[in-house]
Amino acid sequence: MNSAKKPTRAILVGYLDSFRLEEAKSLVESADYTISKVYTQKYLNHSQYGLGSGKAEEIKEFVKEANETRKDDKDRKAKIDLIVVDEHLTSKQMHNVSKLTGVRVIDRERLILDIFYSRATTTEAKLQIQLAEVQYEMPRVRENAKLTSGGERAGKGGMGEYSVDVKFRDLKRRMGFIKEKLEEAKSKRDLYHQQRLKTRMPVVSLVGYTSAGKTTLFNLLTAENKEISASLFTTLSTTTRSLMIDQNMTVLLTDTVGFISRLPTYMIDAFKSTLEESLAADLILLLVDSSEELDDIRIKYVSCWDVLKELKVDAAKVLVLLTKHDGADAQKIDTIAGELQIPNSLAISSKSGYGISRLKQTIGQRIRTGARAIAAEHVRTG
Ligand SMILES: Nc1nc2c(ncn2[C@@H]2O[C@H](COP(=O)(O)OP(=O)(O)OP(=O)(O)O)[C@@H](O)[C@H]2O)c(=O)[nH]1
Ligand SMILES: [Mg+2]
Repeated sequence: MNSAKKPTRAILVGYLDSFRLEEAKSLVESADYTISKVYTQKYLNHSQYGLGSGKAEEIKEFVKEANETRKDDKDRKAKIDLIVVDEHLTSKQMHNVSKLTGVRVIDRERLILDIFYSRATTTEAKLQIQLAEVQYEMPRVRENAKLTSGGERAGKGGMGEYSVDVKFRDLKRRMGFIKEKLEEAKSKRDLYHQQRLKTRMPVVSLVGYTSAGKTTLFNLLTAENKEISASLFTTLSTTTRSLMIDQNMTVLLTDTVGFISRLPTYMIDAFKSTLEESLAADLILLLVDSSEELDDIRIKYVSCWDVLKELKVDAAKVLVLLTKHDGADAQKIDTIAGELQIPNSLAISSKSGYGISRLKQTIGQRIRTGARAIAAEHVRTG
């Protein structure tokens, strides 16, 4: 990505809507890009540039001023390297903005892929991102060819119909290869899963919006030291550790990748195998950051359920944890539970330890009740 030491300076073009804008800023910062300037738009679906043409011209002037008129080295540090548009753009729109401004342009999906790339540590996470990337590229191959062929030499330019087919086939082959590798990784995991089942240890998983505090809770409960940060998508792979609930019960606790709103289906698909494993748990703890504004909490909560529903999770297995209680008063916790119509939530804080022993008790109760329900079902059906 950015091999030079100089930070990548980016212009962010986001929505006027404050939730979307703040999230887009966090995403840009999580990719380690420095935001030089922010432009907002009510809509980002204009056909030529995504953003409106007036705004595009404004950005062009800003970039020109920043990149061309300052020649000395010191000022060159202010050079704009990138424009990030917080929406899905077509290749044509990206090409148009880039041609107009002379700067590389990426959209929201590419930005999320960039963050994933810079964070992925395990082979499986890397494969999942490669799969998402191939799926991102595929629909763009033909479009890209059309866009560049105008300026390229015909025939040898590699952009004719023939080479588009070659590139397409290449991506398809790559996708097959990545899927195969992912299957291998999955079957290895399945094996672990079978072994776990043999031990009959119940599995409890932590899910929630990115930065909700999953890993912080995981670390607290299992005395682990996994990376936590205010950046988005700190965790990309799954970790499982045992957790003693009481003298009669030990469970396996799983921490995994977080969710985000407006995530295209192919990206959820790419992480499906990891998520599915977590979601096959006996109990799913859905973390909600209660220290945020109510409107933001609502948007994130709804997005989490969108993903959970997409992955066909049984709602009865979900227990909502209103976390970061240290940053919210009791009244706020009641308001959140009421507004979001969450019947049995628990308020906790991984920072202060509030509600943690009650959480453990509740996990124990829920697992035991679940096991009894399954046993009763067996009696009825069998
Ligand atoms: N005040 C407060 N901050 C918390 C609490 N739990 C987590 N945090 C902070 O929230 C931020 C995100 O925490 P993480 O544990 O990395 O969140 P995550 O859900 O694992 O995030 P991803 O891995 O990015 O999906 C960090 O800055 C934590 O210090 C809490 O109970 N109280
Ligand atoms: Mg995490």
